[in-house]
Amino acid sequence: MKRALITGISGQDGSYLAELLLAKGYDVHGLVRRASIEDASRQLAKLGPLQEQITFHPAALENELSLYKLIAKVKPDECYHLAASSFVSYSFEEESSILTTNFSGTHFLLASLKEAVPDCRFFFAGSSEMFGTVDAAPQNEATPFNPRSIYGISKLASHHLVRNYRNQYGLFACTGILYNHESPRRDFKFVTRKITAQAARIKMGLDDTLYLGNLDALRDWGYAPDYVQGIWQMLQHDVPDDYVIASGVNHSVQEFVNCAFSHLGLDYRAYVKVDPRFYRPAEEVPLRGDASKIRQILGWQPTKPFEAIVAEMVDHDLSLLT
Ligand code: G4F
Repeated sequence: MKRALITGISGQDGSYLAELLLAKGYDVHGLVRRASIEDASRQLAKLGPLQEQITFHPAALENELSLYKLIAKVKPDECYHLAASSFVSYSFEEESSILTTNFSGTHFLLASLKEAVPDCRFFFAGSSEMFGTVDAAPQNEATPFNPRSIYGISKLASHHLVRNYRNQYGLFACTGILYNHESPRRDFKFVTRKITAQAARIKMGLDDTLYLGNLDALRDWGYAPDYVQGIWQMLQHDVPDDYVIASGVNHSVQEFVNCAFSHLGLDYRAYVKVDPRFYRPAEEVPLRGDASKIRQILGWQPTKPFEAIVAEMVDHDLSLLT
């Protein structure tokens, strides 16, 4: 039986990955903050009844010694590093903590694996934000990186670490360059879930306005369970490598809003207001991924189109209210 350690197991991707690995017969371990174990009914809610089948370990990504001890104790065959401070909008005060959690956390994990379990296969959740301000779309594994946020910088620096540990120390370490991926388990601060949750509230007569930032912003939105499948496939391949995972299609925030409200029989124009607090400038060239490499080499393919993802999220949020 293979043993997997997942950081960020309580999040959207972590919960889908735990589900996938348990279904494949893995012994699944999750690194979580102590507060998550103490407040399990809320903080581990995305895992539902699967919680019973998972071994949780309280540890902080910022603490190298506790990570080393955990790795040496669990001795995983595969380690999926999904945990991160993942909200791109940040304030100056948060820069140090984002860098520490995202970059040092990745470093401590890699260093611990190299010392304690060098044969463990390692996945790192990179981001399209590593490309940042780009000259051309779509982007692929050969596109130059030019991050524009501290989040993107922390992910890119970690990606270089992953490559360094692969090339210098022979670790089976891979980065998935993940574009936006959504589902009913997405956190409410991200625009898609903010839209579907509020659209459901408006439909139920519980609210009448949705405040958003830039409606013209374009994103490449895919389906989280599909991306988790790709993540798993990366660690099953013969050789470690880095892959873009993306839908390859851009939609605007306005298109997402329209799709969500239309699904509920509502005209979004009656409810949506732009609030400068949520505004981020649009990119001149949008982030749109070219996933040809993972499609060709690993046979990965997305299963759910944009409209179906939006519909699933809206239906889920409506069901929470009814
Ligand atoms: O949903 P978002 O906050 O996601 P963002 O910034 O693209 O980041 C997500 O995807 C990245 C790439 O995969 C990940 F690395 C990252 O961890 C995260 O998962 O914003 C999406 C777009 C932006 O262009 C933003 O300007 O929506 C626009 N937007 C417009 N109004 C808004 C809002 N975003 C948020 N969060 N809230 C708004 O009211």
